[in-house]
Amino acid sequence: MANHSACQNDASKACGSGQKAMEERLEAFSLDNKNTQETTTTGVKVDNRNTLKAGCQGPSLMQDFAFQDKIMHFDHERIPERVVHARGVGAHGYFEAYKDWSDLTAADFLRNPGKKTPVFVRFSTVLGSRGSPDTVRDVRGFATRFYTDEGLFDLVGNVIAPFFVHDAIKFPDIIHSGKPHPSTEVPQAGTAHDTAYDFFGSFPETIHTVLWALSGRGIAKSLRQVDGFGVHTFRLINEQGKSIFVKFHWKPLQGLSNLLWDEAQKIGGKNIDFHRQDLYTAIAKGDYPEYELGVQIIKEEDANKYPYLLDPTKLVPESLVPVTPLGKMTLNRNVENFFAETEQVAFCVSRIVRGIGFTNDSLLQGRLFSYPDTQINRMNSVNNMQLPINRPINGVHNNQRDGYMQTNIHKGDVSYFPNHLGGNAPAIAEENQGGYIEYPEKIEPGATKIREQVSTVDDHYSQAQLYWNSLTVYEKQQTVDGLRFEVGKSVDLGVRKRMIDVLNHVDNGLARRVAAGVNVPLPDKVTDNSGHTTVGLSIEERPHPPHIKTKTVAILTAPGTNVKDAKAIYDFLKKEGAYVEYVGPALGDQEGLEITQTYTTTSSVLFDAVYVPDGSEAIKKLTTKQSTFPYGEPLVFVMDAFRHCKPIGASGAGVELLKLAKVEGGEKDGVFIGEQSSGLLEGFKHALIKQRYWTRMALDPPM
Ligand code: HDE
Repeated sequence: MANHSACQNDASKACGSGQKAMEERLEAFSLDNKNTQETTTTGVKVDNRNTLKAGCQGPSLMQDFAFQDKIMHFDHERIPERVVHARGVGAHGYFEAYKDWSDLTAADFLRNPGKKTPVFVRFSTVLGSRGSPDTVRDVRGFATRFYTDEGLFDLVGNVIAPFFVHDAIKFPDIIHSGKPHPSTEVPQAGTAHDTAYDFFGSFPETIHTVLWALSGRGIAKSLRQVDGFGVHTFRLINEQGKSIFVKFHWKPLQGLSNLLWDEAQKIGGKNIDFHRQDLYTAIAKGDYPEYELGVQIIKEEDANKYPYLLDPTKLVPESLVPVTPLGKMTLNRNVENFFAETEQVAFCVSRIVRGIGFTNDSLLQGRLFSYPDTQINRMNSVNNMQLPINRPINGVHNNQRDGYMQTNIHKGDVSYFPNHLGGNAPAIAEENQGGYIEYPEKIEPGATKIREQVSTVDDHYSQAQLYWNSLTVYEKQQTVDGLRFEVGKSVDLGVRKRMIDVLNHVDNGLARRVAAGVNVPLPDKVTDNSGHTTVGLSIEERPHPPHIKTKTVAILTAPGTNVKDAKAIYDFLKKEGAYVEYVGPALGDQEGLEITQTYTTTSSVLFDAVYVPDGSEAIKKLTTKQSTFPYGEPLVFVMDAFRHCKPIGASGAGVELLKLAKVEGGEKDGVFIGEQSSGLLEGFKHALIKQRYWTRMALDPPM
């Protein structure tokens, strides 16, 4: 039986702190059926293989408590999915500060280098429902909970730096426009439809974020390779009460990457759990993803240099304010139970710890209300914070009582303050006694209550230009292709025209390129592009780590493959930390090679690179149309890898397959050809580090 008592109320007393304590606490709630007998929820042992009936074929009896117990629980197994961010994946880990940041903040988890603060992270897509594919084009959530010794800090961010709208009151509008049409519930999990572009085209403050989502940022390749952003400006407050403004950033130490749209769509069909599996696999194999937490620091006295500081549709360019790394998060443990942990975790922007504070960003202010509110809808109780995944690690003491599913048994008759009967416990925590520090921010003198937006929001286009200008030519092409797809899915000509008009205010070239693909007249120039650029926005320009750990490689084989040649490349890549698989016509042993994927179970979109070893008999089988490969699957495998700019290699007779798949180019184009695989090892490794050979991508002719 699980021991629920140890950490129920005062976890700090019972369990200490740190990741081990967090694990022990969750473990205390875990249940294992090993070596037990079936019971009802009341603990009565039962045989519930058959319902209780009056005779074998007779009517079922109302008194069958075992049946009722089982079915009733089943009937209630689902809770409402999140209204946004329903699809997600979670992992546990820890955070460690690089040094003592007491000069910036009073937050304990940032002041103790070497101290491991447990974290739980949930990545999510926004629009799709719980069972939607991972690789849809969407903004992705990057929500992190720090279980600090001073309470929970939830940094509920996104993988995209700005947000579509600046005022929380517009959130239902933008989400309704992006969700499936209410009439048909079509399309699922994406913005490629009329209502979304009707909203974007009618509300141009969205355009900056739309461009991020339509670039590679909207189709992450791996959740281990995404940036995270707090989006809003927050405050840090130190023990002396001094405050600075900060923007939070997560930067993955695995580098950045994105899918191509064609690839993303194909993966959506081949493996809808692509991102989940990628994260689970890396953690299970001990290749722990790491993300650096950093802040852009803006001194209070410098705030007026950035008039858009509290406008979340804008970012603070890193060329003006670089990111200061504060510490590192490592994700090192998969969840034990998806529902109990990933589904029931209740992130709230309002969960904040001393040393961190909010600002007057009206999007942030609105979120402070929305999250606790929606959690009560999902979990049906204000006591959702008593769930194991939601409990703070340092214990909870207050006079809150009762409510649905109360699991604490509070002692005594005193549930008010002040009280003499209970010795005035729990005592008030003043700011200088570890209490939360309220920053005494000055209010604008003479301010009046008003429903109006601040003027910086009116500038919809300069940061959209900054983003567009900071992309490489290949990233621009991907964005144009994305827009042609999405705007092209809008049936209404007016919607398409308004969207082209918005794009034209960003950049005439961009608008004309998209217009040409969606049957809208090419617009004349209405505005000059400032030409400004900044750093840190391009995915392509972000350096890659100098190793190939976790890179996935398919080795294409058939009976007759030169085993020595295949093993040489397989063993080398595996030793370097890549995840390598032999693909063959059938699973299992094939002349000494262990085939783990077939040409039916997998496809090149699920790999980072493809290699075809020597073996003329095998190549004949792979390239001849026959009952095993009626649609030329091995050739399509290689053609797709070529189209998606991935490294391709072949040795000996394997080169013939590349020729038939019309793979052209040499090493500078990511195509590695030789007599034996052993001569290509280092080159292929470096190609995998580089990831993509964008020069293979077809660019628009000048227009
Ligand atoms: Fe959220 N958002 N949001 N959001 N959001 C939710 O809370 C909301 C916004 C983000 O993995 C909901 O528990 C409003 C920005 C993430 O569990 C809900 C506004 C950012 C997650 C909600 C925003 C986010 C959510 C739905 C406009 C990036 C998933 C379920 C003011 C900084 C957390 C839930 C998880 C989830 C409301 C805008 C990120 C309805 C009203 C900006 C990562 O409360």
